Amino acid sequence: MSPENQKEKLKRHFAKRVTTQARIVLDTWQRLEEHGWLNTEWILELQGAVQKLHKLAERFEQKNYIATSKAIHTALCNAKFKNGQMRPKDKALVDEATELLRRIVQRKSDTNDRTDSRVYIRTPIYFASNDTKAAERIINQMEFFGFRAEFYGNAEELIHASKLCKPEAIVMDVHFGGQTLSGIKAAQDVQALHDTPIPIIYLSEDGDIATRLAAVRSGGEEFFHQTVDPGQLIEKIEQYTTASPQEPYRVLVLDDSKAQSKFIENALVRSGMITHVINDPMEILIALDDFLPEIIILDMYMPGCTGMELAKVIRQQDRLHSVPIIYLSAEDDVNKQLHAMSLGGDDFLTKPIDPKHLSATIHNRGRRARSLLALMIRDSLTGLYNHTHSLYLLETEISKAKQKQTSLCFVMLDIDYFKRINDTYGHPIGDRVLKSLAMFLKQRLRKTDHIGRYGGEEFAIVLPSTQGEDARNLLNEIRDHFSNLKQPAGDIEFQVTFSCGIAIYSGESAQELSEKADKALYNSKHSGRNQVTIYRQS
Ligand code: GH3
Ligand code: MG
Repeated sequence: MSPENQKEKLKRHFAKRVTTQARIVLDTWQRLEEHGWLNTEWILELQGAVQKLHKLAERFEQKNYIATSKAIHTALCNAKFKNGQMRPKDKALVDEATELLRRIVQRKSDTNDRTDSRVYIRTPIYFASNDTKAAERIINQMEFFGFRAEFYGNAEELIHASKLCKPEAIVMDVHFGGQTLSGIKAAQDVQALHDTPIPIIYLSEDGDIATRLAAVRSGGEEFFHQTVDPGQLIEKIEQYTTASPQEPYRVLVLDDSKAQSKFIENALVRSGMITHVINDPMEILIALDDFLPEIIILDMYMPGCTGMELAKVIRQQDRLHSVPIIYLSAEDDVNKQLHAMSLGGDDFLTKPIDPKHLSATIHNRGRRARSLLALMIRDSLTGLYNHTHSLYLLETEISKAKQKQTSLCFVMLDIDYFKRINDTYGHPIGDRVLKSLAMFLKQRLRKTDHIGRYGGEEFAIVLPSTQGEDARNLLNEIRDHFSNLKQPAGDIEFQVTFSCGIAIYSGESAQELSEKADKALYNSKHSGRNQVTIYRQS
């Protein structure tokens, strides 16, 4: 490559880093928008992200980004708050500057790579290690899976960064900083900055009980002893990051008192949940369908009907069987409470309620409900939706597409020569490949797309609001990236490809659509594998 080309390539590479940071700013802003700008920690996080964007933009001489990040920074610094809310005129300035940033990012992704804008940006993972080279190798691998990892070489910088932007997880050398167990001390300092703990994954050359105990005591969730297999490490990170508050609980609140429901809503929103409030019990069915709550809070006594009657109505619908119902009432007669619980409720909170208690109860119920639901609808190896649930989601999306007149694609994907992988490297390595593809898909698709494991080494993807050509480009990009991924098997590495079939929805049933995708997949296999085919009527 000529020096000129080399320079061009480097420039493009760096431009991408600035754009990625700009997306992080937009994500953080969006999260605040959704929660009403009440969380000061997130506002600090936004400020940190904007400062970082400014620094990167200056370093890589991206004039548009320099000016815009400065505008957002100034607007944020000058903003004044009244009763916990940003003054409307200050908020308007922040929004205006952010909108400008969105337009720049949009323009860049239009000119670079359309599919790039679909990559789901997550909060960062911090990598604190004494071994820069090994860390970089793993960070590179993590980027393949859509994780944004940042390297830190000393405790001071790590703590400073954690203050500005709380990471989703930290991978930490037990002896980070060079002293015996100094990583554990750094982890404790970071944890002290935040109310909720950050999952820590320790790496250590020593596996003795004293080190392991010290790690567990400081909130260490995982412990990697000696050599670190990047695949295993990424799998663990994935586990901790999907269970994080990244996905806020969706809580439906029904209380006929506007003041009471507002109070509950504020308490829940402040602890990072998404709420939908109704004051009229007769609206419950519509709210259940539209909002799809994970938890329901019901007032016990309302005009027209009681919470217990409503709980029975809710429980009569199969799909709502496992959604926790929590009653809220001034009733402190334990017998009456028990009777209410026997009619389909899961918990009872007595008014006046302490916001902390409310939030803790909802968090506990939500976590448990999610893990129970996961057992029912997810495949245990990959964590993707199982066959039955994938078909259910396809049906749901078909009816939405029909109703809203939007486009929809259904994708079937099958690993090439998978039997050979099992035969050559063994079944456990085959399983690891399945998991890595599952993670890869999860990271690269939008949150609104549905990914399922259809059977052995076959996957299904539902892409709502997506045109055929866009689906093809997207899957081709994923196919290309995945085929370059190095799959470790002991001391050697190998590469894996997959074939894909896409069916574009045109009014048929879920069954017919999946048959079409299957035919297209068959064509891909027969035309030499490692390719994507769109179904066409022959
Ligand atoms: P093609 O390119 O035509 O798709 O060939 P293939 O070898 O991928 O397809 P084939 O249907 O011949 O073999 C699929 C293999 O996948 C056979 C089965 O043992 C293996 N398999 C199915 N489920 C699992 C699993 O959960 N784990 C592992 N390791 N292997 C599995
Ligand atoms: Mg196969």
